Amino acid sequence: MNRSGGRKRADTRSNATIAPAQCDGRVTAAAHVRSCESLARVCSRLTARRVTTRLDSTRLDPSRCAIHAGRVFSDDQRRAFEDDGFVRLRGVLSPADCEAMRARTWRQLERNGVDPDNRHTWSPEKAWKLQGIRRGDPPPAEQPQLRAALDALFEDGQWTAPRDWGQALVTMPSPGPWRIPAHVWHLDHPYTHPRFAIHGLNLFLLVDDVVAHGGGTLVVRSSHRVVDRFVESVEGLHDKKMKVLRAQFHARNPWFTELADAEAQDGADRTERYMACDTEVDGVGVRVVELTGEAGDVVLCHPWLVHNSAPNVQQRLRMMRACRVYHPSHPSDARTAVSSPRAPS
Ligand SMILES: O=C(O)CCC(=O)C(=O)O
Repeated sequence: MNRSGGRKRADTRSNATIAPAQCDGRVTAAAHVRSCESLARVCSRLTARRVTTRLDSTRLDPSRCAIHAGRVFSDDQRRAFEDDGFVRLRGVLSPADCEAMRARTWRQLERNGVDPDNRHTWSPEKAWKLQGIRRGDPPPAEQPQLRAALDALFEDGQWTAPRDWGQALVTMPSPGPWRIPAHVWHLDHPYTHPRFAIHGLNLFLLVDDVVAHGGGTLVVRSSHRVVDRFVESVEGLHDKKMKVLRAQFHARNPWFTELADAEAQDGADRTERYMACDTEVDGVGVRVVELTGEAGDVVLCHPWLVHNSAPNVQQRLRMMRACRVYHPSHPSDARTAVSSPRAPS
C-alpha cells in the first residue's frame, strides 16, 4: 500500500525486494493488483497446506461466541459473514476518533497541494501519498466490537493485531455517470489460503460517511463461496501464479468473465445486470454490492471475497482505510509485506 514509490518492501523469503507498483508516478489499479497478488503468492508459499474432507469451507464453527467489554459478535453476524462473505460492524470508532482521522487526512492532502476550497486542486495523484496519516490512529485491537468479531471468526480465536488501520483509500470526485469498473476484480489473499478456517481477513474502516456512488469499495457478495468451489476443483493450485488462477477463475464463469471485460462498459445495463438481483454462479447467488455506511463502521471481508475500487461521482471525498488481519501462524515476514501491498496510502 505504498503509492508514493521510493521505499521498497522486503520479501525475506527470497531476500528479493518488491518494488512499489508505479507507472509514470501514477499507480494503476492493475499495478496495485499485481503487487497484491505477488505478495499473496509469497504468503501462499509460506503458509502450511491443509488437507480436509468437509465440503463447504465457508461454514465456521457456530459454537464460538466471543465477548469483549460487553460487545458480542452475534450468530446473525456470523451467518452474514458466512453467507455474504462480509459483515458490517456499526460504530466501531467514535465520531471524535473519525473526526481526528479526517483532520489528519486533510492536513496531509493540503501538504500534497490540495486546497479544500478549490476543487481544481483535487486531482487523484494528490491522494496517493498519505502514509504519514497512519501515525496517531486509534489502535484497531483496542476496539471491543472488533475484538469480539475477530475472536469469533479466526481459527482458535487467534489473530495478530494490526498496528494501524492501514492504507488510506481516498477517492476524489469525478464526473459521472457512475459505472461498474471492469478492472481489476481481485483478491488480496492467496487462493491457497486454508479452506475451512479463517487465517486472514480484510478490514475496511469508513473514516467518513460513504453514500451510494461515492467511491465505496465494490464487493461481489458471496463470491467467497464461488472461489471455494473453484479452489476445491482446480488442478495444480499450489503450482500456479495468482494471476493465472485469477484468469482461470474469471474464465470459468461467464458472469465473472463479463464483469471483468473492459469492452463491456455498457453503463446502466451493466449496473442493472450486476447489482439489481442475484445471479446463480456455480450454485451460488452473487451480485455486486457497494460498501456504504457511516463514519466509524468497519466491514470485515472474507479473504476470498472478490472486490474492486469504484468511481466517486458524489461531491465529497471518499475516505476509507484498508488493513488486513492475520492468524499468528501466518509467516510474519509475509504478514509485514502484505500489510502494505497497495500503492496508495
Ligand atoms: O479503493 C478501494 O475501495 C478498493 C480497495 C482494494 O481493492 C483493496 O484494498 O484491495
